[in-house]
Amino acid sequence: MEFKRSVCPHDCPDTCGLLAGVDGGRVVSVRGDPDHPFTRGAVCVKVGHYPERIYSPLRITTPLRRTGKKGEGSFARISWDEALEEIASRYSHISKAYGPEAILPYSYAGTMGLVHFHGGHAFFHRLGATRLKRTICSSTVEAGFAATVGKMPTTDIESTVESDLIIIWGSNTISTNMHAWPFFLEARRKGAIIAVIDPYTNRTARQADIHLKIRPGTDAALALSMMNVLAGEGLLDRAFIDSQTIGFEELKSRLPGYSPALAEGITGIAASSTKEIARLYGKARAPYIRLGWGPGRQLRGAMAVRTIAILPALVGAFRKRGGGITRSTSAAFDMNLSPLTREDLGKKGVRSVNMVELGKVLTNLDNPQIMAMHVYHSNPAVVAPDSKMVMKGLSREDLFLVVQEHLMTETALFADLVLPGASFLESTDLYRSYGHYYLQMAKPVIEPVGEARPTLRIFQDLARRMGFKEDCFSMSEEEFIKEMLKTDSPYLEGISYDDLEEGRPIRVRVPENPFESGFKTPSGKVEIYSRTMADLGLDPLPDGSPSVDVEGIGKYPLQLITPPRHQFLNSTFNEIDDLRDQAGRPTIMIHPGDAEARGIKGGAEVRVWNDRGECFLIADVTDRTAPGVTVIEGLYWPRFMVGNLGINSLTSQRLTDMGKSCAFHCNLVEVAESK
Ligand SMILES: Nc1nc2c(c(=O)[nH]1)N[C@H]1C(S)=C(S)[C@@H](COP(=O)(O)OP(=O)(O)OC[C@H]3O[C@@H](n4cnc5c(=O)[nH]c(N)nc54)[C@H](O)[C@@H]3O)O[C@H]1N2
Ligand SMILES: Nc1nc2c(c(=O)[nH]1)N[C@H]1C(S)=C(S)[C@@H](COP(=O)(O)OP(=O)(O)OC[C@H]3O[C@@H](n4cnc5c(=O)[nH]c(N)nc54)[C@H](O)[C@@H]3O)O[C@H]1N2
Ligand SMILES: [Mo]
Repeated sequence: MEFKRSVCPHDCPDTCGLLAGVDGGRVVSVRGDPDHPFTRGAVCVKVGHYPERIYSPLRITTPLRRTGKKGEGSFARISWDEALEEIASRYSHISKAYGPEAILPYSYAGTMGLVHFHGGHAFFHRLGATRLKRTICSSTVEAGFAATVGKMPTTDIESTVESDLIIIWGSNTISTNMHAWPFFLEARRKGAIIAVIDPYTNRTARQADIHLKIRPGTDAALALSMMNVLAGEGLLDRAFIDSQTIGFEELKSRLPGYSPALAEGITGIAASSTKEIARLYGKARAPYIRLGWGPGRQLRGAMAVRTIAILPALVGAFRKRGGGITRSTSAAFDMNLSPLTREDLGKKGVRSVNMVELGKVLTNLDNPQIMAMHVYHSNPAVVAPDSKMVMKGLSREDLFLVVQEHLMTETALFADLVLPGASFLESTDLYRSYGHYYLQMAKPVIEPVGEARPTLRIFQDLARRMGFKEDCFSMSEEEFIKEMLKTDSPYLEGISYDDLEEGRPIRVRVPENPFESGFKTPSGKVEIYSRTMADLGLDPLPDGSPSVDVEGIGKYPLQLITPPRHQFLNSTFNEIDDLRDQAGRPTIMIHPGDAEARGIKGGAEVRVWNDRGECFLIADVTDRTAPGVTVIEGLYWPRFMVGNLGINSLTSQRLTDMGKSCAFHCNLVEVAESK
């Protein structure tokens, strides 16, 4: 057996270096690369099962044409030529009859590899298709953080070994960013305290020293009440505030409304606990925050995130070795993507739609109506909110649906044509990270299974059939990667294609403390007062009003959050029997008091519903969650759920305050035993 280097392509901050064991042309094992400074030899339970995914009985190995009804899953094998000819001819006809905006690409982060992630962009720009705003995940957190700090690299997780207080704020690190955890443990061995701020006792909270069980959607109020204590008890870093922030005087007028006692009524956190965490934060030598995506998946999520991001400024943590805040590291990888994405090929004024609103887009949009959708690197039947409306759209008889996939997913079941996609182990790509500072290139370690093809190649072939002649439709992965390095970004200085081609991770040139030379806001300072927000008609100062599911208020009593499950990655890895066995049946956590009030016994099947839809789960009666709060971990494929109903039947298409993302953790529901 031979071990070949590769890189995990999945949407996860850790972007692991991998070693794939290959025997007789087949992948037989996938391990973490011990030489990768962040992976350090460990692989998650999901990716450790990769050979089962590559050779899954559900793997699509040839192009397929639908033979039965939509959703039924009857397909017949066809050739690539037939499939691509048919798509090219349908797209041409639709463009002529309705205009190219009647065609919609729908893709997200099935692969994070830069070439293939962007592999369809030039094609759809050239075609003049409706543009997709790819907002389903991080755009709220990004916008909120940028309003306070700017769009810039953030604290290197590797540096947190020097911290003495680690606050994990709305991230289930052990499940979703597991390679950060050993760095936090190293800090703990040297005396650091680990605190978790999360509505339920997730795997990470179980291991923490302190857990603040915050009511979902109330992070801004908690952060403000910590500020109230810091200011009231003289724990501020005045020198930093005076020189590096704007708006502190205006902020002060807001703080009296958020005494720990008043905030308790909003956050559900005892005043004494708020005081304790604020004092620890104010007195720590190097306080550090790992900011997760959870606080952003709320209708007022950007406000929450921007308020949390002010805390490190008030105590000067931005300048303390081992302290600071990590949101994302991706701003350090400022690659030249334009030769690949070819924005210039797009026509001016082409409309765009928000991917969160897919249900509405497929069922309500006019002028022109969407007549064809091309899905790749995503599984909207499972991951998009408001499933009932999404399914109504996917079931439309007059919608021509193309799905490029590895596996026969719920979305693929509705396709008119299915195209077999090659996986990362079967293609070349370049990977940046959003959790560490290493760039790495990977080449195929096996031949594609069956007739699978990489995304870029599929779109290039289609482009040629449509008569598109630009260079980008014939360049190779390697050529695009070389173009990507042609940038004047200081972070990428000195990185050559030859270095990357060796396949080892290469560290980008981020200063030890990315905040040392200031902030990327319009003022160059931490903006406690944000003119940008004022210009958008938003409150320019932090505000602690909670996020509520406005569609359910007064009708449904229980809050519902839907965070990731340890064994799946969004809807990926559902196909692996062993992982589903480990994950167990889909459950909803409900507090013993709420269960008792409804006569619900642990282990019973319950119906969970609101105006948007319903689904059926097993009741997990537990004080891991708080009164009034229910938790469903993870995205099971509907086929593994009662009634074929996934949990996104319960979530809303309503958009967040900034970044216009989805409020996946902002739902109101009712629960009852179903029989
Ligand atoms: N195993 C596994 N790993 C993954 C993923 C997966 O599905 N499974 N998904 C990947 C992707 S795409 C992403 S974006 C990341 C996401 O990684 P995370 O940031 O860990 O995921 P989130 O869904 O944002 O939820 C994080 C935590 O926020 C909590 N939370 C919910 N609402 C609130 C709130 O209002 N306030 C606070 N303070 N906390 C709240 C949830 O209970 C959860 O524990 O993980 C990646 N890694
Ligand atoms: N209720 C609820 N819903 C959520 C979330 C939540 O926390 N709660 N999380 C949200 C988040 S954070 C995100 S990022 C989105 C993620 O939503 P998606 O990006 O749709 O993520 P996945 O479910 O992983 O689906 C990716 C699909 O792409 C396919 N794929 C992977 N690589 C390739 C490739 O190279 N070629 C081709 N052709 N196909 C490929 C995989 O087989 C898989 O079916 O889901 C969101 N949905
Ligand atoms: Mo995500």
